[in-house]
Amino acid sequence: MRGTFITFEGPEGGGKSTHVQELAEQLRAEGRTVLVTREPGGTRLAELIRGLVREEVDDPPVTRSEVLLFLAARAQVVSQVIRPALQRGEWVICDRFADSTFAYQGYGRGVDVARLKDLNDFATEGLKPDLTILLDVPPETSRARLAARQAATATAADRIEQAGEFFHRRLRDGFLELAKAEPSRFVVIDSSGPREEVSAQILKAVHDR
Ligand code: T5A
Repeated sequence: MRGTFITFEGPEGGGKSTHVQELAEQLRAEGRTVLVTREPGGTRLAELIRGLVREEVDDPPVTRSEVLLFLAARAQVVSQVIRPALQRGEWVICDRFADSTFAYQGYGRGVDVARLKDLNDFATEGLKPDLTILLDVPPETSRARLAARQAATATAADRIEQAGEFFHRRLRDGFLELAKAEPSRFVVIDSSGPREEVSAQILKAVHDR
């Protein structure tokens, strides 16, 4: 594959969506062709799954179903959007990818991470990011940002955002552990600072790699 695949990961409110857009604009300004997508989502079916997994309902998916729903969404976006763009030689930036499954369903919900990696390989046919930017924020910052956004947009927390503090601490530790295990793929950036500073660090990390 000729393109470059970059993923953004981290706890909620870390600024992934904000910085995905900023990096895409910066790379486009350098003359590169950039495709931005997100997970779960990016195709019609995957966006439907996104609605299902985030919805607050009386009968939420059991953990195994939750895993399979995220993987089904991933299989769709990989085969219909990400691989074709990489084959065309484009840059692909994805807001969350497989590491979210390992952190949320693995470290967060307690599913065996090695098993999740096998299942993920099936869904992605082994596709791995060239670079993963982990935007790390402490749970307090994450909560404060989400609360401010919810107040500003009159929206409520989704089903996964409502999981307790212990869950969010475990998944943040999980992300950091994943990064430590693969230092050549991950760059960890403290995202609690001012937006412009975080953005500059991300662009530098991309250029350095
Ligand atoms: N999930 C996903 C799984 O459980 N398993 C999986 O396999 C996958 C793929 C997805 C949910 O699904 C779960 C994880 C999630 O719970 P989502 O909406 O994509 O749902 O959730 P998030 O990715 O967490 O999206 P958020 O919008 O909540 O967080 P972001 O994208 O990290 O943050 P962003 O950019 O929207 O910023 C949040 C707020 O902070 C401000 C922004 O303006 C915004 O208001 N902000 C800053 N404020 C101050 N300083 C900065 N440096 C700032 N950067 C951003």
